[in-house]
Amino acid sequence: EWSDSERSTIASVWGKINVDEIGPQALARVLIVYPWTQRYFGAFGNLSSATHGRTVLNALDKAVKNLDNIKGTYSELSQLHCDKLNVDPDNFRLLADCLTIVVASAFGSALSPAVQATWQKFLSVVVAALSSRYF
Ligand code: HNI
Repeated sequence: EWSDSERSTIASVWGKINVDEIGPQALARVLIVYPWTQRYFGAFGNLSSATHGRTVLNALDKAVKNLDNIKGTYSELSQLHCDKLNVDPDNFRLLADCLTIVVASAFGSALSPAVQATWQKFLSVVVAALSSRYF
């Protein structure tokens, strides 16, 4: 499924991401641009969303390390977001897009069109895996 060059591109982008900065920034952007997502983060929205931004990015590490089984890797996490957290799965794509925007701003020209295409392909597989237990 993944070519060698895609594998090395994903690993290299991931290696340059500062989880503590990019995670909270990406989630903050989702909450501002799509305010209905604030409902998932309750009264302490800002606090718990910054934490969740970090949690999400830390969870991405598992996908990077299991490129050949992202769906299996996120099976339980998908079920949790569906059954317990009741997160509408459309929000996964919104977060993935905001993450790409934040990564693009942080990386500048280091995110070439080819690198960005591979990164977005990776995120679309993540989004599909997180949505997989909803049906
Ligand atoms: Ni998400 C909890 C991973 C997108 C709302 N989420 C988690 C946990 C992980 C996680 C890991 C902690 C699970 C546990 O406690 O066992 N979430 C991810 C990933 C993505 C994602 C990898 C997308 C790439 N989550 C989203 C989105 C929303 C969301 C888009 C809502 C808009 N998640 C939550 C909420 C919780 C949560 C709410 C529980 C509170 C918290 O912050 O842990």
